[in-house]
Amino acid sequence: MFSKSELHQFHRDGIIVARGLIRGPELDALRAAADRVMADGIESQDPGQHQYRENDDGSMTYHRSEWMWGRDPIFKAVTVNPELLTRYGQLLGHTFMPIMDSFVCKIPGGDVPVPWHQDPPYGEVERVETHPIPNIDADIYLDHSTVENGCLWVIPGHHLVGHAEIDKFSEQELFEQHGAVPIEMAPGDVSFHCLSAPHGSIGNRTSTPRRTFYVHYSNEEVIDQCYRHLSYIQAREDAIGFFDDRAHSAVHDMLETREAMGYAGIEDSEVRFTDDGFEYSGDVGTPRRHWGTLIAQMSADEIENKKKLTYTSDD
Ligand SMILES: O=C(O)CCC(=O)C(=O)O
Repeated sequence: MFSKSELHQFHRDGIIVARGLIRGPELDALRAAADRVMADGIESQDPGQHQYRENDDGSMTYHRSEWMWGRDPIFKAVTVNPELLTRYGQLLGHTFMPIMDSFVCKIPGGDVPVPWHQDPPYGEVERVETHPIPNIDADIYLDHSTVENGCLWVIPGHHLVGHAEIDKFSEQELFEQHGAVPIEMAPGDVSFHCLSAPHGSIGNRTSTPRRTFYVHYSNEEVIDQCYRHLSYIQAREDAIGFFDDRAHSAVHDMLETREAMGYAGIEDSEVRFTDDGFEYSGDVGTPRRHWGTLIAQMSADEIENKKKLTYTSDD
């Protein structure tokens, strides 16, 4: 469980880390499945199945896969891990469903960076305000993720101002001059990052992999008002549904998969699966539409300077 002060830190900074959330046989199974997906990505060289960077010599470097829920049951089981859902529900303050899953796989020596960005829809210049309901990715780490092997870097405190002008700066400037911090992680640690938080990472030039299983859970209103115009979201919804009967069946399948694999379910947790999705029912949570409240407390100067990445605590 997050404490009240940890929730405060998350909503202030736009990122928080929960250490050792995925453990034991569950973590072992997740890492073994990640090994299989990575081996297939490297060996198959199939752009229909995985994502590659095309190199100058025509070779392709594997760096990412989507649709992990269909690749191995453990990805479904982990998505409904009760501790993960509890933490997520505490941060959100609203009901939520799993929407997207991705696997960022920085293979040894692959050296594929992730340029600085805000996740969709906040890369769009027109997205001038952050939605009042929190919007968060859960990042489940499978390996040690360090400054050396390309850990995630985040510029804290900039997730409540909508689109930020990060494209006005070079990658080096963003790493060095705007308060960016490295988020170093260990296997089984989970970070929760706001989709609107500016973040990026360098490539992996070391001899060990750096892999992350990303799950974007979301509240329905956020999907309706921020995502419906995006073609990759429409494709996902066509395939699996988001809040309809199909999506509910998919979540029941995840819960049953988890039980069949012998891992603890949500029965003894403070998370319930309701008609509107997962809901955290404990005492230490986030008030409804909390980001709307926080945004209303910011001065126009603070918002403007954060958008331009020129904010100092005097603003
Ligand atoms: O894992 C990383 O280094 C960054 C991944 C990311 O930000 C993304 O996939 O949007």
